[in-house]
Amino acid sequence: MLVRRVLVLLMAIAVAIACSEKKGPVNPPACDCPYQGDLDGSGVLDAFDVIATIDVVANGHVDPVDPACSHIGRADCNCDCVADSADVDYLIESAFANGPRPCNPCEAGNECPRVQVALLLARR
Ligand SMILES: [Ca+2]
Repeated sequence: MLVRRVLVLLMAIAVAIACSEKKGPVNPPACDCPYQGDLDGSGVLDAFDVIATIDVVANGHVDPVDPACSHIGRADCNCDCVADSADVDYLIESAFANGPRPCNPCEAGNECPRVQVALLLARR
């Protein structure tokens, strides 16, 4: 009886070790863009984001990207793959005039760059 209990205990330990070995580092999400339009990452769309977007569009400042959202910069509020004056207008509407929130770059159809996709389709 004692031998049986020891065997059951050893099997439980072996299963516990096997299960713990299967746990590895958690994979980051494939696409996660929590700060689209929120260039300073404050969690709020405000004048600081508008100023930062103008700096990206007009003054050549670096457009920040989220780690799991490297295909698009935060300043591209309408997900057309370009940071331009339309994004400044879009962000002002979002922040101050109850306009729609900046786009979700993780949604289908918002992939960037789209030019390459269009070229690939044109080659077919
Ligand atoms: Ca844009």
